Amino acid sequence: MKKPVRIAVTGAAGAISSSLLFRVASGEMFGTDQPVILQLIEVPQAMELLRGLAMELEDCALPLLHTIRIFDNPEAGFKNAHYAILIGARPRTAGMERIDLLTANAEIFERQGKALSANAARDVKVLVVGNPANTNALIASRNAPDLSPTQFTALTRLDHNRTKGMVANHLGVNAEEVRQVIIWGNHSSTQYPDLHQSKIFGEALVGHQLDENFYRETLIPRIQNRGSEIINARGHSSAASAAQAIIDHMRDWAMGTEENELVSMAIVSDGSYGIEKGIVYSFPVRCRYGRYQIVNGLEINEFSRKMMAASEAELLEEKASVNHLLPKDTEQSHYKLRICLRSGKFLAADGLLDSGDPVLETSRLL
Ligand code: NAX
Repeated sequence: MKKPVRIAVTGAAGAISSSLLFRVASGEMFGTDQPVILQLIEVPQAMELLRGLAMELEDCALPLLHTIRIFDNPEAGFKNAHYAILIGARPRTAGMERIDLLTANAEIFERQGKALSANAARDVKVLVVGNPANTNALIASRNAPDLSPTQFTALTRLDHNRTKGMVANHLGVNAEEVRQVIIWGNHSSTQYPDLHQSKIFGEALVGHQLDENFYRETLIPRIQNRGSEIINARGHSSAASAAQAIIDHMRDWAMGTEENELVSMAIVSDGSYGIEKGIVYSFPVRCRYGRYQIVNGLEINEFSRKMMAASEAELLEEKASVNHLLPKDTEQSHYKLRICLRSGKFLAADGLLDSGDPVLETSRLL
């Protein structure tokens, strides 16, 4: 049996987490030979609710569930975490402007970034789910001077999975047959679900099995607005499908993507495809050995370029509105991304470091 890994989850008593935790503790994220320690974090007023959930987890007697600990603060909750899933966020309430939402969340993610930097394992992998996810991830990353920006990601896998599911449903095939879909940009209605690289049974999709007009006029807006469609139907945002996407994102990041497949992850832009550096933007990536790498060299047509730019513009605007909260001393590291990580380590051994560059050490001691 392997050594347990520590998984910290914020917003742990909420709807997404309640769908997620039982599956993580059953081995669906990291495999059925990987014991887990759950470090569950909530706001102080939700601790009783969280205690109830922890009792239910305990009552499942799951063989892989090594320990459950509950916390009312991120500093203690992130201690030695190998994985951090940041779900808790301030929801948008009536009368709240977008800028108020960004600012309220900025405070939460500033504190969590600092707490991760000071307390988590040096190779922690961070996934931000709470909205506005991309910009929250940027704020956390910019406030974590002792971690690499490449350790911070935001969730666009739900949009990726939605795209696959809807195309499969439209064509009457299994979702597994729809390969190489891409979500570019923000987890918002400006996201661009790109099917120009997609294949079905190994054949190109757009203009062949999928009518181009239908794709542009009907399918894209439907995917972009799927979140609202679900809220309207069930009175609450996606929970079980978000949990599935979190599992997929973390599993692929840690254990690698399938052969001949790519996935979408929102990561700090390194300037690939002309996307401005220093924002958290969703790209097509492949993962291996605990690292992700942007899939480069894909052909981008004029339509795609326009759609990608619209989402980039929105993210730049979001960033501008929280710019005063982004510490200056982490700016450089976000503009000079060197390379993907292997378990949180710069690849000194690969000779890719200039002398004097900081090297982050891995600590897997529990
Ligand atoms: P819930 O309202 O059910 O749960 C959120 C939980 O977070 C609450 O229990 C609350 O007490 C806790 N919380 C709030 N602030 C906290 C803090 N500072 N530290 C720790 N815990 C805190 O929401 P749920 O449905 O679980 O959704 C959570 C977030 O995910 C929302 O921001 C939502 O918009 C976002 N989503 C993001 C998605 C994505 O693909 N990126 C998709 C699903 C979802 O819409």
